[in-house]
Amino acid sequence: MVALRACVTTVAAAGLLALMPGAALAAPVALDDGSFEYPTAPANSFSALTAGQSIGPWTIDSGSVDLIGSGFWQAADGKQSVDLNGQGPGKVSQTFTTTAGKTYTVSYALAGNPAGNQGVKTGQVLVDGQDFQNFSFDTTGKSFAQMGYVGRQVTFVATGASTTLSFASTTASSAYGPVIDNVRIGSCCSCSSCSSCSG
Ligand SMILES: [Ca+2]
Repeated sequence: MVALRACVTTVAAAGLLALMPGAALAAPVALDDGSFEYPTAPANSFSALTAGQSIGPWTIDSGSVDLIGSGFWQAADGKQSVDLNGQGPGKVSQTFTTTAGKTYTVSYALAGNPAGNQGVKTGQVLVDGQDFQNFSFDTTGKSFAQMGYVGRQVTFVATGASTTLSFASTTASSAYGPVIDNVRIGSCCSCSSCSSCSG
């Protein structure tokens, strides 16, 4: 339980820092809105977004993505999720505060757009632009009501005071890409207890 106690201490310290007047808050203390719930996309529809646009704290770096609204298809968490293919493959990124040398575990929910071209959807998790994980999801037999989300995780060691986390589709020439939701980051826990300390 040593790791858990250290984790709680870290969270308490971060909370204290946030309350200090004048504390520099150049970047979020932790990953913000990993569930893609803000802004609200049209219910039973989606927002088509292209490079340069944003989803709350996330930036679309390249290509295009769809922010899927409530009721369009099943979300893994909350009501909204992201199809990493809009008209074609896209990439979303968020930069957040880290401590150099500290190990972070990213967990996320993965599925795929089952509407057309059912089959294997592929993508990458990038940390500061480097490919840290290739992922794939087979949408065969899946539906809007049964997306079949699976949990994935990837671990990295921060190299600086901020880190950029990206999710990119590598599913070419398709409007039906990999779907992500419920991105969480734990800074010191094993993933089984991430929910106790991640933002
Ligand atoms: Ca969500």
